[in-house]
Amino acid sequence: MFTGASNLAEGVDKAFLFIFIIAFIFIIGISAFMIWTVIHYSRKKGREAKQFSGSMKMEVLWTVIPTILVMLMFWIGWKGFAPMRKVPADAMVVTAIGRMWEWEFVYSDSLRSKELVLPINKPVKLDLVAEDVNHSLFIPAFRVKEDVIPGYDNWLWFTPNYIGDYEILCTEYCGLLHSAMVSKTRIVEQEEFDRWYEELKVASFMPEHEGLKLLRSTGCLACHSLDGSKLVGPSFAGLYGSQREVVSGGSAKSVTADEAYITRSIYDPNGEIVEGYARNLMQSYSELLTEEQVGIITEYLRELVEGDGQKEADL
Ligand SMILES: [Cu+2]
Repeated sequence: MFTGASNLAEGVDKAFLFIFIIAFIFIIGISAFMIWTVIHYSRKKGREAKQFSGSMKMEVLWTVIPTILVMLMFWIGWKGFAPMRKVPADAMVVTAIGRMWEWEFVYSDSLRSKELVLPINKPVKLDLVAEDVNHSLFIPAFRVKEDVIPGYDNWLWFTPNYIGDYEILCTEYCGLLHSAMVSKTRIVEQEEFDRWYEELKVASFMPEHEGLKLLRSTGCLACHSLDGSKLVGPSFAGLYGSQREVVSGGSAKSVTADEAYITRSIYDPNGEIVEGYARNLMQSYSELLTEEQVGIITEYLRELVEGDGQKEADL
């Protein structure tokens, strides 16, 4: 009967079902009574209308019964809610980062993953961090949902208790690609989790350009591809040194994508818009990336175009 995949699901489903059944009984009962009165008390020949005023019995009934029902709803809801705010001491802690428009999960040892892989039957606490605007993390199968707000330490916890893949959604409208802010949680046996974690560790020690790391951690790659495919923003492939047709202050012009152009595009992204792309989708990253970091990113974008052969030789 209860199909949720976490320890918290049953409490939520019970409250939902209880409220649903009461609402269902009432809508049927009230509708039937309405129809009955319309027919039974309709105007008929030779029947006088009667006036009523006050009925202590009715007043008490329709005050006491709803009060009892609402208190029952509260009690059942509370029993489902209270365990959600009591984290077991042995819970594994994972930081869930929400940013436009992706989820990222940071495990201990600062290991990062785009999907949330967890061992079955182990409590996990998700610390919720927003890097830009308000988001909300929702895992329907586990019946957990909490807002992810910049500057506010929110969290949630659960114990997954069924093997399987489940959707993770954002349920706070956060801009153009809000509906694409979808990830996955994979619940696996402990041994498989350990294996996956080792692989994550190995992958994270692979040498990677600092610029690429910055592009990843700042979320740039959610909107700009590295392989030439068109996303919300222009691709980074073949960018450095190319001629860009841009619209600036209402007029079109051609600029070379050099270091100055890349810096302008990061700090003042709406100053020049590449033709065919929309304005005001990107915010300035002047608070998030220092000039030195922009330099490292530029260096990476240059290597992406010029240094491909060289990089392979280095490896
Ligand atoms: Cu979002």
